[in-house]
Amino acid sequence: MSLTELPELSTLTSLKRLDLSRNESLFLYQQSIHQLYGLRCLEHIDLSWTGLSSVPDWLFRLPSLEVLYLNNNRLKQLWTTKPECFNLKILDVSNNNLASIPSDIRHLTNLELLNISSARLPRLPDEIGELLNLKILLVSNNFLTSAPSIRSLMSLRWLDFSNNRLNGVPTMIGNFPQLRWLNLFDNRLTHLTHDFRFLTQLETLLLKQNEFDFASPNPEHVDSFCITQRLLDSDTPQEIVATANEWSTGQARLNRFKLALVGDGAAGKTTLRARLVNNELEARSASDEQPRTTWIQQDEWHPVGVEDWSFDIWDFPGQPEH
Ligand SMILES: Nc1nc2c(ncn2[C@@H]2O[C@H](COP(=O)(O)OP(=O)(O)OP(=O)(O)O)[C@@H](O)[C@H]2O)c(=O)[nH]1
Ligand SMILES: [Mg+2]
Repeated sequence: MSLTELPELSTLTSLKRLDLSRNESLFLYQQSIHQLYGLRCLEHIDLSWTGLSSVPDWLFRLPSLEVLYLNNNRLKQLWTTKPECFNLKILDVSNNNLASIPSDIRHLTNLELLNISSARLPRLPDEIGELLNLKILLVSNNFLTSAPSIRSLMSLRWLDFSNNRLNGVPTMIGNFPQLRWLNLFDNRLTHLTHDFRFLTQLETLLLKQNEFDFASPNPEHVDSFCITQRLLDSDTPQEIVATANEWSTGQARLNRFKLALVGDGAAGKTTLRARLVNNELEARSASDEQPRTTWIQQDEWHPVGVEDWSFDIWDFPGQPEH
């Protein structure tokens, strides 16, 4: 069936469930859905795929409304005054042209599922973090460079940040011990955080298409670590959680070290570096003109016979004037 105009519904004042989805031309020309105004008992409304480009505010004040699907339309904004559908549990506004998500979304405190995927949004309001009953938060396919502050959402079970531009994992990710499904696919992550160790219930963890630096798996950030290519390919969240645990307790097997050569001038630091890196063993007499080190010289040393190990050598100047 493909409706092009609304049937007469205004007499159905006790109607609880209304599904007008997939009538793609329904609101293309006639945007007004004012006829539905009298249906005060609606609990479940599906207006997805109907060509809708605006929603009247009264819809967000229906006292019994629990489920509202507005996805795959042409909406540019949601409500203009404070939403008061306090019983709303499911809100899907994905695949629209929304300019932003209003911060007063925080009033919808009973929301359990919020889908804001594919909205081309560069940021989300931190007030999403006040929706303490959220179990499912889907914000994939946006332009997010950072996650909103969601650290208080202890009930989260599904979290989808895939296809965004996140530079770091959401802060305090370890606060979601119930999390079963975490999708961070296709972002700009360079490392993970130790608090992954608390995600013991994870069944699915998607991390591919990020910017992990496997060549130098020891990020500068405290409480961070890089997973290996093998772990990434394994798609086993338990292993990654276990690795996070090893890192946090200092049990992770390190294979990259920093070696700082410090001491008095002419003590032999640069000579030692040359010996290690280039295997130079030439004896020099004290009268040889050996250039003094005037600024930190860095080198990499890969000891023979110890596979995978490498040392970053920092050769410091020892002369007092430097
Ligand atoms: N006899 C002897 N001479 C050494 C030894 N190690 C280094 N030297 C000599 O000591 C001089 C200074 O050595 P460097 O390695 O340049 O000293 P450095 O600690 O790097 O000095 P700065 O760069 O000025 O801080 C050079 O002429 C070396 O050849 C050693 O084990 N025995
Ligand atoms: Mg030197």
